[in-house]
Amino acid sequence: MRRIILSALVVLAASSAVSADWPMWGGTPSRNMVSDMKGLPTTWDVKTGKNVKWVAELGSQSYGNPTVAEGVVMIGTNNEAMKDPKQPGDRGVLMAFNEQTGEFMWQATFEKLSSGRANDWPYQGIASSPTVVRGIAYFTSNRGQIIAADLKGFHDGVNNGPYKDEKLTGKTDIDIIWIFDMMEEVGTFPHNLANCSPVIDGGLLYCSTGNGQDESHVNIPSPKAPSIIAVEIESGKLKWEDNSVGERILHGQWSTPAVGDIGGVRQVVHAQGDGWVRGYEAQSGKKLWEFDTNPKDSVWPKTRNEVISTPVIYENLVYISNGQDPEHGEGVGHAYAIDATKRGDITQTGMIWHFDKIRRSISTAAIKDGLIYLADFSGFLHCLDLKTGKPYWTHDMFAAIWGSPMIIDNKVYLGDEDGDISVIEHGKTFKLLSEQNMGSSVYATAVPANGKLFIMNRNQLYALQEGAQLKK
Ligand SMILES: [Ca+2]
Ligand SMILES: [Ca+2]
Repeated sequence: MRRIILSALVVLAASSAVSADWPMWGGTPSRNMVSDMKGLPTTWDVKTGKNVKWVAELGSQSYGNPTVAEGVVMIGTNNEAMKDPKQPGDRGVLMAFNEQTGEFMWQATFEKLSSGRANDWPYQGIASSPTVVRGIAYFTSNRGQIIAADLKGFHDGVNNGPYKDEKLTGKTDIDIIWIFDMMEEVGTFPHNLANCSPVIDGGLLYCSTGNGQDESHVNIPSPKAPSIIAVEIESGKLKWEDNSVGERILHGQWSTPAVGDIGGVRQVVHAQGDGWVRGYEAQSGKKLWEFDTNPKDSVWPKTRNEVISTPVIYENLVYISNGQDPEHGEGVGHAYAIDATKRGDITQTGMIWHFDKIRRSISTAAIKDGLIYLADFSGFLHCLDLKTGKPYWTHDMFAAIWGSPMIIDNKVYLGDEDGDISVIEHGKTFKLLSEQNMGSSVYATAVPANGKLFIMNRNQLYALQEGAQLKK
């Protein structure tokens, strides 16, 4: 019953062309990067302030993506824009801003793990996008914890939730509801950074643990720790876990799960550290299928890839691209459409199409009207036929792409490492509508919410709105 109500709400939100939040990475649990919001700017100028409603200063490196819910914008960054002298030094930071004004509301800061860069890379901050459900934000800290936090923080003067041990309870401090420490509770050893953007469905939160190799890039310190866990959102208690990967982790595990109905079964889909994608019955955790995204003769790290992008669930199929840590540079990649109604090892039986012209990719797909957009780390945006995987066009951005294409109304927005945002007409024929520079590298995805477009570069968050003028 609850699921039916939630689905109805999602339909309502999707049909609301102006006032719709963006309460999680991908907007909905299926993670398709699409919105039918109308009236968002297609041109703006961060130098003159044209169509800029507000701008907020972030830390020096920001790898999260904005989440917008219930009047609050949240974003992961580091502590180089220190807001509180009582919380100094290198930390992972989640900042919350007032959606209308950009006013800083509260922050969560987490000291770096004492084990250092093997688990918690210096200055990378928080790279998880929170998921918001009924006034609570759920995200992953740089310390490998899943945190549930009151969206109002201590702004409301109330210490909410069973967790009451907050040391700082000022107006700009985080109000924690519960903490699930993945390193303590399930023994995970995150490689470089735990980054998962959790997804919530039917009272359960699904999260990738980030379990991986140690700094030797040979040893796996916790081969028995799960790749994915399900936690009850009310209690913060573990519901199920799965470790199908074991000793076969190629590197780390940085993909984030998706949830959707596939062939009448509610599934959670997760890409894991051996380069395989797996589907589970969402409530029980029963493994239903698995798919290898690498050719059998491929060799790590030259031709064999991990999966960092997020799977997208669309009309019973799963769409996914593989790739590698940006530190590894460019290389060959693969993208697939997978029939996730099949069971068992579906690498052959479930393959609808395979696109091997894509390069290594860490971007997530955007799908609309029988077209799929896929971006890669070599700087190409590919537009393919959704049914066949045959390309209609390819656009060269001339810089690495970290974020994902976002379809808003009938435009595709995409940023690159040079800080350029391209706005492209949605369709089988390529047409560039505009291009503008954000002043520094864009690692994130453009996010539509409530008539505004949120775009971050590595150290600033811009709220863009048609007709707005930022005073300079
Ligand atoms: Ca509170
Ligand atoms: Ca609390």
